[in-house]
Amino acid sequence: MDTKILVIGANGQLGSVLTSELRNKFGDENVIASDLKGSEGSKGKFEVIDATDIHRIEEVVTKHKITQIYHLAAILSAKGEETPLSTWDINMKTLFNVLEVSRNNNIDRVFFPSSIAVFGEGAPLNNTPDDAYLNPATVYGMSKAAGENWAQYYFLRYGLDIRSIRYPGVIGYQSLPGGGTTDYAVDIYHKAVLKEDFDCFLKEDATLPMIFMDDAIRATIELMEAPKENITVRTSYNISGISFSPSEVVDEIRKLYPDFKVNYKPDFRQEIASRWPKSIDDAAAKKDWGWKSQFNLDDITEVMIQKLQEKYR
Ligand code: AKB
Repeated sequence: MDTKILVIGANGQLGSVLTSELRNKFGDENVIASDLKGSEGSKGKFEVIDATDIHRIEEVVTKHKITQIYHLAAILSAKGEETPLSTWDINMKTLFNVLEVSRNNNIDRVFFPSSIAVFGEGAPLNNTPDDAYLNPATVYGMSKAAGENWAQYYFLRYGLDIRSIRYPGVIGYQSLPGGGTTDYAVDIYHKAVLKEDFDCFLKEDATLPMIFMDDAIRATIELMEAPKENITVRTSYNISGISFSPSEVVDEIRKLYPDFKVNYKPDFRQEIASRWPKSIDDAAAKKDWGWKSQFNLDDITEVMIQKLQEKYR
């Protein structure tokens, strides 16, 4: 049977780039993008889906004879703290809907993104291992930790081939993040290129795990293409890219923009960041599906600045 992919949350930071990469790989006609509303300038097949509506997901799955679902819609860590109960409802309801539609329609493969937000007090801060204690302190992190267990449950109980990655902060020039604690690491490049001052909501030494968009997309596709028998982790895989603090990225940017000015104004997001790992051990991803990141901070800064200079020219 031909692969027919549905991306839920296709307008988001990761979703927009992943959708175009999947279209390059599988052909425009085989990848259906979906989100709460259409995005301007998006080409290719698109369906409006509110993923809290199970009937609408099922309708689109049936209409397009979908065989794989990437479920990327979620409210992120910082935004989620504004409305904790509805964040829980939305993140869990949309996941349950995808799990049930997948089980009832014999979907071959499902992707569910988790996050470093699943970790908290009790997990080692450096080189946090795959099987570290999960003690999230945000609603987003709680929904991802619960989601990982539900993913494994659907695999064990129903044989659903659902796969997952715990993303670090994702840095890309193509799209803007929305509502995360790691968002500063994208915004800072935009401000530098626009020659504006940057107000940083984290402390200058708040080191967090990050990953370049190209690496994040490649990891996702490599995991989804790995032979089923290689997948030994059915909760979620740690993946590591690089780790840096705001002051380290500022130093890199100042090599090109020596006058770049940053004001540190830590807010509640610093509290969230302080409980997250500083670096990640991704031993299982390396062993099971050969994961290896390619971009360090130098590479990321070079590409981000070059692409954003083109964008704002
Ligand atoms: C966030 O900051 O909430 C996300 C994440 C690390 O999952 N970027």
